[in-house]
This record gives sequence, C-alpha cells and structure tokens, in this order.
Amino acid sequence: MAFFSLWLLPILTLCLSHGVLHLEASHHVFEHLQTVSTGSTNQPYRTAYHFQPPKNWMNGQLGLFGFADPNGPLTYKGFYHLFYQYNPKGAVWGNIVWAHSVSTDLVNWTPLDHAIYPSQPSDINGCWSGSATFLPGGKPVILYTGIDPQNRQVQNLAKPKNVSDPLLREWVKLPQNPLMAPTESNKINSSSFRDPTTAWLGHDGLWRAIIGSKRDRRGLAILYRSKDFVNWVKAKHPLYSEKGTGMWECPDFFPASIKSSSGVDTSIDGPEVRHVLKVSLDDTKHDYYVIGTYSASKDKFIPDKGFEDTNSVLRYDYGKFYASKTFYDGPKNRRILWGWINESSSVSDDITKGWSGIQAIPRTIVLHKSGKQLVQWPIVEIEKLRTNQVNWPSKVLKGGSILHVSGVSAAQADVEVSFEVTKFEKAEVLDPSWTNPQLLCSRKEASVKGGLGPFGLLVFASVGLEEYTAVFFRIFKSKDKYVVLMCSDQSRSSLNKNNDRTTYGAFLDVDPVHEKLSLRSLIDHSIVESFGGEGKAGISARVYPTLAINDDTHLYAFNNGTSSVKITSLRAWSLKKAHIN
Ligand code: DQQ
Repeated sequence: MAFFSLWLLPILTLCLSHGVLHLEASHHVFEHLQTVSTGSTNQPYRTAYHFQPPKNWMNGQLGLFGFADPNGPLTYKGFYHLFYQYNPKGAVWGNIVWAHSVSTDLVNWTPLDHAIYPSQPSDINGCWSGSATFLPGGKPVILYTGIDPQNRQVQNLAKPKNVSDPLLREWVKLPQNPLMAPTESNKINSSSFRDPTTAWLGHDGLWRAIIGSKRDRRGLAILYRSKDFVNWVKAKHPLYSEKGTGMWECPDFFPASIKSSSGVDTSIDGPEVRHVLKVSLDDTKHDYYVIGTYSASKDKFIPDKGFEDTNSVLRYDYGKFYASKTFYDGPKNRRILWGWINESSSVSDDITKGWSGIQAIPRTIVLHKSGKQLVQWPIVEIEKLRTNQVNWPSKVLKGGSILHVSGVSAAQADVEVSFEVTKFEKAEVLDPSWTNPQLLCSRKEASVKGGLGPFGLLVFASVGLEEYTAVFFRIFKSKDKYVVLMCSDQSRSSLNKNNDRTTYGAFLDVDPVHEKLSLRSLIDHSIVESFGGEGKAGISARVYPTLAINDDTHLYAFNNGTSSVKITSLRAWSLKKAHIN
C-alpha cells in the first residue's frame, strides 16, 4: 500500500497542541453525579489485563467507580496487596476509601472488602493516600492521610487486626490518631499536608517519613521522625524543598542500587546506593523524579539536579501516569512501580461507561548503569498472558511504507520491535529552540513526513486508517550528536472529538549510531503503554477509537520518513485476559 495515500486527512500540526481538550487527572467534586447508578453494558474500552476496580453486581448492573491512586502496595506471606483510592458511589472523585485487592502474581487479582474507610474523627471526611511500612519482625503498618471534621489533612496509622491472616483483611486504627497534624506552632498548611511515604529506619534507630506539602509556591517534603512509629516529631528542616513547584502530592523516596539491577529495601543506605525522590506535581499532574544523595547525618536529600525546569526533569512516563508509588518486593528482590492512569474521556462519558481510572502494568524499576536515569520494564509475570506469537525476520522498512502485523488480536497485544538505522544523511537539523519534546511531537505528528522518521507502530488502527494511534521515533541532527525523539500521537486516535487527544513526547538518551532503537507497546482496548530504548522512557496514552475496536483493530509497522530503516526484529503476541476482580 502506498504510504502517501494514507495521510490525506488534513494535517493538524501545531494548532492541535493548543486546541486540545485538557482533561488531566483532577479531583473536582461532582456531587450531583455521585449517586448515579447506571453503567453502560457496551464496554469496548474496558481493559482485559490492566487492573481496574471490581464491578458492583448488586443491582445486576455495572457499578460506578472512582479514581485510584495506588496506595501502600506491599507483599506479605505470598500475596501482593494493592490498595487504591476508590469512590464506592460514583465514577467521579469523592467519598474516598481504601479499596483492597490481592494477587499471587501481580496479574490476576481478587477483590476484598475495603481496608480503610472513614470511621474516626481523624478520617471522617476521607481516607486519602498513604504507604505501608514493615516494622521489625515483618509486621506491616499503614500511614495514611485522613480528613478530619474541620477538613484538615492529618496523618493516621492503621495496623492489621490479625497478622497471621495473609490477606490482611481487617485494619485497626490507632486510638491516638492523628499522629501528625497541622498546628499553630508548626505552621503546616492544613489543606496541603498529605500522602505519607513508606518510612525508613536510620542507623540511630529512628524512623523517618516524609509528607507532601507546600508553603506558598514552594513544594515541601516535610520530614517527621519517630522512635516507636506512634509518636512523631517534625524535623526542623524538610528532607528537600524547591521553590516554584507548588503542592507535592504522593512523594516517594527510595534507594536504588548502583551495582546491580536488584531492588533494595527502603531503609538501605550507604555508598552502594543512590536515592530517588519522586513528587507528583499537583499543578501539572505529572510525576517527576530526581536522583541524588541522602545525607543521613543532616537528614537531607541533595539532588544532582533539582525539579526547577519541568521541561527537562525526568519522568517515569511522559503520557498519563500520576500519583505513583514504588515498593520493595523482598521475595523477588526487585523494586516495583505502580501508577494511576486516568481517563481521557469526558466526565459524562465516564458516567455512561460507569468507571474511571486504571492502574498501569506494574514496572520493575532500576538505576541505569550511567547513573543518570531510572529504567523501567513491565513485570515479567505479564508475559505469561502471551499467546499466538508472531515473529518477523529482519526486513527493510522503506520510506513511505506501512506493513500489517497480522496474526495477533491487535486490541489486546504485546509488541516488541527493534529498528536499526545506518544512513543518517537525511536526519533533520534540530532547532535549538525545540527543547520541549511534547510540543515537538505535536508539531511533527506521524503524518508529517521527515528525513529519518517518523517510524514505529500504528496501534488501534481502523482498516481504512480513519483512526490510529502512532507510537514512533524521529532522529534529528544536533551540533555533535543525533537526538532521538519518541512520540505517542493520539491526534487521530478517535473520531470522537470529545476526548483529550493530546500528543506526548520524550527525548530518549540513546545513541542511534551504535545502538538499536527498541520499542515495546502494551495494547489493551483503551490504553497503549509504550517503552522506548529498553525502558528509558515510558509513554502511556488512553484512547477511545470508534471504529478500531475489538476485532476491528489493526496493528502496523510504518515509516513516514524519506530514508529506509531496518526492522531487525519484531515479535508480537495476543495477550490473554487476566482474572481481575
Ligand atoms: N489523591 C489523594 C490525595 C493525593 C491525590 C486523594 C493524588 O491524598 O494527594 O484521593 O492523586
């Protein structure tokens, strides 16, 4: 098929980046929508192997489910536990409790009763995000934010009622709650004090935890210490703070080994690790992380480079991914990252479909050998869902070509492709003002012909290409090196214009002269989670095609550049449905 004919639709370049509907993560309260009890039974966008809340069959209809920050993930006596922020009454945010599901493999999940719900004055108006910590002897406890009768944000502790229950079904709150609260003397802003981290134990025998906050526009990781996990004292200085960043939600602070790809426990410190601070910026609704050094003697974190320039600060994911949290999986010796991915549809569409929010596939996360960034990869367990493998021999993908990947269920698939580039003459010159990768991707969408690229995958494509989501690379020439741009272009993902179809992008730290360019995409009905450069950048996009649904979805490899590139390998699988709730 000639490639040119496929791009006859009007080219929407820069104007789309300004004309998009921005429907990022939000916590608006839609009180009048919270008791709606219908849900559509036609569900082409419900995912097959991503974690979603359970269905409520009480009325013989789909229930309505709210947003879902992952909270306090942990592994205990052979079970993984996922708690998440949940609205039992609606598909919008509100009435927040900790819902709870368990799994033995991080793929198949069983729902349990809500673990934490308003029951004490210190959480009567909501049980917000928090984290789990293992005390000596292996007993888990949960620190979480409660909303008290004055709507102040305070920190509470809950313990399992029965530690011999591997399912940790019941949680008991401490009568001393709240254990940390805003007061006149500590000057904490009572509406910006939330989301305690997993605590770490210092060599001095004191526990430490940080809580996200802000003072004016300065984001803060407020540090507390405790001897017994019950009495907490605020430290004079935050662990770290930075001006101009606004409220820090869901901070995460953990060590990463510099020598191996194994994970390490949160309390490990010393020359063999670097530390990572991640914050979820309320202002931009993105998760950013910095790598640095933790000075135990000063109880301060010193990043190699701070959060000041959000254009260049590292992100786990350059698409939709928020309020994420890691945990150390001791039995498998790895650190795992969970993140919440919300909808790109309108609130009224969420109400109609009856649910909102999914969890990303858990990712193992390690420090790259360069020490400059983290790399992430979908947990290996997801591969057990693979079936019907398609394997391409190496082939040249000429400029202007598009090749159908047949033999997989393209709405529910896993695809890994590797490209080799040998001729660089046609690479476009990178204008030094092009520093924002997301803007560059929307300016140069898949339909915009380039020298070297765009080349990559068209996913969720309809047979006539009226709809597709393009995940691709472009290679530019800068002064002394080649620069690789990775994009996920949603501009033509759906004929339904009510969806947010923002295009996402990231610069990828790979050298295309000496390295192959790899791309992996996990495709699941309304989500494509893509990983470039063996996990150096992730981009997650939510899309709602109207034609490319279920069996009418197609997958292609494409090259809309003038130079040829070589596919050195392409492997694709249909993915089976997981048992989720
Ligand atoms: N969601 C929770 C807060 C947190 C925010 C409330 C992040 O604790 O700051 O549901 O999405």
